[in-house]
Amino acid sequence: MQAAARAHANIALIKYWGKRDSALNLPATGSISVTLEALHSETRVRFDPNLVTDAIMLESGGDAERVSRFLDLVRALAGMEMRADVRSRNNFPTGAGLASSASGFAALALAASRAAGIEASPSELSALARQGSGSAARSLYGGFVEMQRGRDDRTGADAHAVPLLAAHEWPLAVVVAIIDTGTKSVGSTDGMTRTAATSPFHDAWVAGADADLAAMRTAIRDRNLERVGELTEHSCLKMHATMLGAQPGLIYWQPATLAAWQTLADLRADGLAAYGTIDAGPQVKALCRIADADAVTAALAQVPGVRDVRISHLGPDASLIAD
Ligand code: 2P0
Repeated sequence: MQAAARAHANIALIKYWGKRDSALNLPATGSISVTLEALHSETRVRFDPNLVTDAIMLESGGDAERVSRFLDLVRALAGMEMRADVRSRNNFPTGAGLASSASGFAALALAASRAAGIEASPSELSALARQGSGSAARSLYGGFVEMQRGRDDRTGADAHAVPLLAAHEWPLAVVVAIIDTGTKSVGSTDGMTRTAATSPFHDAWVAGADADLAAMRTAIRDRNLERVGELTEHSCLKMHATMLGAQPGLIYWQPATLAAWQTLADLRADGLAAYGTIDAGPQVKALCRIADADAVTAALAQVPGVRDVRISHLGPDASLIAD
């Protein structure tokens, strides 16, 4: 009745921003991400017949109520009522646009389902993780990963991730410029709801997704970093434009965010291939070749307002660990 798992954060290259169903947490579009070796969550789950409520200890912060609701899904699947003791920690800041809900719910899905004795395929685990957080579905896999939008609105069973390339099949680096680690003022779920309800750009965002996904699949298959980078920056800027059009507008950027973005453009002008992306927070993540990661780090560290810079290689699948 006990298991522990580690899952790595992921950064979307083609972004997810919008749901078509909030009860099953079904995304309005697919998405494509890379999994990061350097950022992970470790989660231990123990179901205990003596507990009357879930005992949830999120050492790096987070929403215990949301974890308890996720455990309800696991209990329903397992046909049991037992409460659980959960302990989880991240090796990076939580709730700051560094994809902590992705690694957190992926690790929780794997550990809780194993502890509950559920036999689940990787696709079933990914679909389960999606119900905790949409981006978590992608963190079950390492390397390059595609989240499928799915067609089954009744069960959501086909809204799960699939691996595109393992990390070793195209080793790249992601350099993360940390600008502010404070928790964001509008969480992703609320931000998506507001954007879909009020942004006049939302429909265009959804309509363009399939073409962006197809182009990105091709660029990844061809190991074409320049094309992957162009598509990554396009999806990021288009997502933020969609958010800016919400009422009230959602601005996750800070001045240093734009300065870091410009620094990447300057590096490219000097012949170094580094491409940025920004999530629901001020941090800038740059995709580049491993051989260029130190130069990208040095350039980003010079940007006023950048507090820390971390290099990550692409990471592995989520896995069970010793508890
Ligand atoms: C992504 N983000 O594709 C996008 C880009 C942030 C910006 O997925 O409501 O925490 O839990 O399904 O997965 C963050 O949203 O949202 C996210 P929920 P989630 O990575």
